[in-house]
Amino acid sequence: MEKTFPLLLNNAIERNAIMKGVFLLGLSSMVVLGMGLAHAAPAGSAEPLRVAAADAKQAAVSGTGVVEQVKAEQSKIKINHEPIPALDWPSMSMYFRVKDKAVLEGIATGDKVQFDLEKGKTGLEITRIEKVSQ
Ligand SMILES: [Cu+2]
Repeated sequence: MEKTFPLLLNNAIERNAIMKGVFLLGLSSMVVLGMGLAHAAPAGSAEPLRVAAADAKQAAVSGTGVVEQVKAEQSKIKINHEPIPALDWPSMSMYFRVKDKAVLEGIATGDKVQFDLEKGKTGLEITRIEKVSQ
């Protein structure tokens, strides 16, 4: 979120300090609201947004979805997940990093899964995955 401030100061239309404050607050809210949708962006640009989302929501959250790809050697899994209200995320297909490769054991493409997300070093990471009945 800090990154929006210098950018905004450069472009500031309103020089009045009070108005600037109001504008900043408004923009911050829009960024927060936008994060949920924006995290679906291509891999490179999505990472900082996911970190920001994790900052906003510290606690572990759960999601469900269908596994589309397992990249165990890269500690990644692609899941078409259902909406995650706790993060304001709509349903989408996306890659997740797993905290430990071991959580991917026994998980395969096509499995319906329930998973927990927690904030890790690089953003939200899956800490637990379990197959659930279809
Ligand atoms: Cu998502």
